[in-house]
Amino acid sequence: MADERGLDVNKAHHREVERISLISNPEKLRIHLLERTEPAVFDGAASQWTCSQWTPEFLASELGDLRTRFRFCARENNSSANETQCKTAIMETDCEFEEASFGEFIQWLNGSIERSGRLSRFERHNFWCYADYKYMAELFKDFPHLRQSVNWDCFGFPERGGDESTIWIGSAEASTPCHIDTYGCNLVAQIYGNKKWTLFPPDQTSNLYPTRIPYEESSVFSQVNITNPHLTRFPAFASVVRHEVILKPGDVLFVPKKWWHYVESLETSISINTWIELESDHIERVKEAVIRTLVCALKKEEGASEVTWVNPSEEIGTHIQNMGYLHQALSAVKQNMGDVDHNGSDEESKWPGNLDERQQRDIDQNKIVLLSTDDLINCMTAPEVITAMTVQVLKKSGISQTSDLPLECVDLKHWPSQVKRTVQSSHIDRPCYEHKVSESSNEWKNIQKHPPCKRMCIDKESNN
Ligand SMILES: O=C(O)CCC(=O)C(=O)O
Repeated sequence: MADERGLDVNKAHHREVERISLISNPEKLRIHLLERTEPAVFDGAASQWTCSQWTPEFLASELGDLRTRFRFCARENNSSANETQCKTAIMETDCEFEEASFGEFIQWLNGSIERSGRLSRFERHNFWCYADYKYMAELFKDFPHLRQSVNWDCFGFPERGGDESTIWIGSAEASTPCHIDTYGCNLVAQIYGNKKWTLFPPDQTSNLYPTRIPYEESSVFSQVNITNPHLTRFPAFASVVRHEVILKPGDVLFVPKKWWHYVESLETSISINTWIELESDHIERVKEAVIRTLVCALKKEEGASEVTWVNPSEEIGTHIQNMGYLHQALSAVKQNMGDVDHNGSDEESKWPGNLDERQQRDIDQNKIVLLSTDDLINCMTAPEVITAMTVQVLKKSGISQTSDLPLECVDLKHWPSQVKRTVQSSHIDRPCYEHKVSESSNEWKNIQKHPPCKRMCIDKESNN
């Protein structure tokens, strides 16, 4: 439930984001931010930036006929919003897209539908609209003065400006689904209008029901519709701990690594952010490359249309390309560890891409072992991975609640005690399976090959 300011009123689960003043020593602030694990708002820290004067109308007049893609979504109280939208999060795959100029966008915002070109197909009162996630280096390619209006110097990042920033321009209610960015931490400057950020600490992940569908590199989405949660389907969300803040123009929000966030414009809004790389990103890129190969292989094999599982801003390539990403991520880790000589460029840390000359040379010189698909399969099917996955699969299927598990087929050693107990109590008196429980260790032992499970049985003795 929300109060009149739009903030959550369940005090037990609600924290306000700390507001702090900008300190005068940027180098010190940089170090502080790179280590900080709680969000913070720097009150009015961007209010003197040149871009703090920007309005949607100003941008429209500067950009002239420049066209970009806008994202449209049915407002939740719109009768044409379908029922599933209210039950699960509204993802970008639920949205529609249209290209237009910013001038046409302003006309649409102001209700001059007839002058809004192709945007006129979206009824003003039934939709919100978002020009989101626009790299300023691309959108403002021919407008250097706009790119030069942004500088993160006062936070200790003088090397970051408009070329390293992203701009988000939306109508009231335009929102970004709740997600984590797996790379880096984030600084967000609110330029125009008010915007509400709802943040959840990394330890709230299980209350947010993470999913990698729709797939986007580095984005883990929550299945929960944050503003209209389906608590029967997502009961743990009821106890989620949230941090909320309304950003006003000039405020700068710091979002620490792996904090979940759901973001909604309270009125027409412009914001600009920069994602700051962290040391841990090297390993995160390896994880992301592994996830990419897995998700792509399974979804392609399933034959699902890409529009249903690939986030609209993501591009999907071939398996060979995915293996190239994996190799690239691994070589960046190696390089970061100082294992591989290179000529000083940081090209390998860029993403995506395939093998470049230097990477090929590293492979040729045996400095890096390029994984094959078989290697990757062997990593993915390592017993501990399969056990962990089996636990997840059983949980997902609700089987840990039932009494009919083919116990011999799974290694209980690493199972959560609650699942282990359910499994044990459901099998202890079943005569058709030859087994016994060790009283002392509480582990299953002496698993016999029983015909129904013959092919998949594992020898429990060896695990004790
Ligand atoms: O402003 C938004 O709508 C989303 C911003 C976001 O997700 C981010 O900066 O990581």
